[in-house]
Amino acid sequence: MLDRKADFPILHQQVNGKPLVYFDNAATTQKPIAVINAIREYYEQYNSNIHRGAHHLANIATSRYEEARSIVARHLNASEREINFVRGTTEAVNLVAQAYGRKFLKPGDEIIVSEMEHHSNIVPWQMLCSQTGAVLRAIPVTDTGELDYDAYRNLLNEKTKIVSVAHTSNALGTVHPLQAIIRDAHSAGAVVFVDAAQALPHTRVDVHELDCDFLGFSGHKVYAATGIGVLYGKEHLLEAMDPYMGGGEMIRNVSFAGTTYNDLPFKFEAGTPNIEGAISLGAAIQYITAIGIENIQNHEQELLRYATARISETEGIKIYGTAARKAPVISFTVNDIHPYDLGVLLNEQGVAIRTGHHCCQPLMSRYGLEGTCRASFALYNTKEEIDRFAGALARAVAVLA
Ligand code: 7TS
Repeated sequence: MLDRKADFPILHQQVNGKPLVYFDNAATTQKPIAVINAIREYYEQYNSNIHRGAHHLANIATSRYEEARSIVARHLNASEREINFVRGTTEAVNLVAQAYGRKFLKPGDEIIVSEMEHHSNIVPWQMLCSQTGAVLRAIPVTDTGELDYDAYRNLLNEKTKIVSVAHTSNALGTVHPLQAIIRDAHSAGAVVFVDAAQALPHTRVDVHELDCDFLGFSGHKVYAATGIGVLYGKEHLLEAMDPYMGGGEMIRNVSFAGTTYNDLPFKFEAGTPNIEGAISLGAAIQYITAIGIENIQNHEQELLRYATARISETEGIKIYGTAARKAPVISFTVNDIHPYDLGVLLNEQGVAIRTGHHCCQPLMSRYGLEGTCRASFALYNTKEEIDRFAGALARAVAVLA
């Protein structure tokens, strides 16, 4: 088992008189000292705007920002020109919907998502549909929390232009059979966007192996700062797209007779970017690479097995999402106790979980639920914390039953 809690200063505190147990990692992860120091060094040693200054600090900031892009590119097995820094997964989806979808979709074209998507992988496509006259279709979800693959195959047809699915569900933890999804989408002539927000913290993601056309993720879910994320796109697709936002940095030449745009990846990075965020993301990826993503995965899978077994002892518990391939996420309800009430009583005992619809209202409707309790684990969590969580859960249930 990994033992990395010492790297995360925030975890060493008491909440309501009890040691903090942080199991809300699918919402956001805590930051290791290596990442905090990278941000601190940026402001203490070389804060400057990038790409435009001829001076010492600007040169260091530019090279550290571009170094972060290289680190991300290597991590995803992409080229640097294919890595666009954005605010997060949400912006990555919106960018593709607007800069690709608005240019290439016509009335009657179809976009496929799944019933299990986060709202950020549904709403931008609905907006695109109302702008273009395209139609949104949703892959249904089975009782075990998997995609109904036959239904997906039946949805695919010559009108399908975009398929956009998560690598891993934030609400249930299900890991989808992406290679097959992508292969079948390509056979139908569609491009595929992969929402990898819940994948990057837990597993290796190789865009070449997947052969996805676009992929987005958020830095803050993978131990980096908030407000930074990545859109990967195949170079020929990014080249064919129009810019998403206009402004500084994304231009080659501006005149009132006409403006020409900068090369990739700057074409999609209008304005001063989140420089320290990108640098923090580089540091975060170096941090997880040094530990080894396979070691992280083994540790988290052991936590998932242990936690599933421990909380299954709770009378009246129902776990949603029982697929064989799962990220370390457990969504559950206990009898008809309101998830929020359980969340409050767990918080009183120092345990942080998430309650509610997890920005997946269509999925909740599918199960006839308003929400669930969700415990999600990260590389720094321990079995001892799971024991405390299981004890706290039993006490909360005893009070509310
Ligand atoms: N896609 C998935 C699969 C997510 O889990 C999230 C955030 C997003 C997209 C949006 O990411 P953002 O960084 O742009 O906001 N998921 C959650 C969650 O499960 N609880 O809080 C945020």
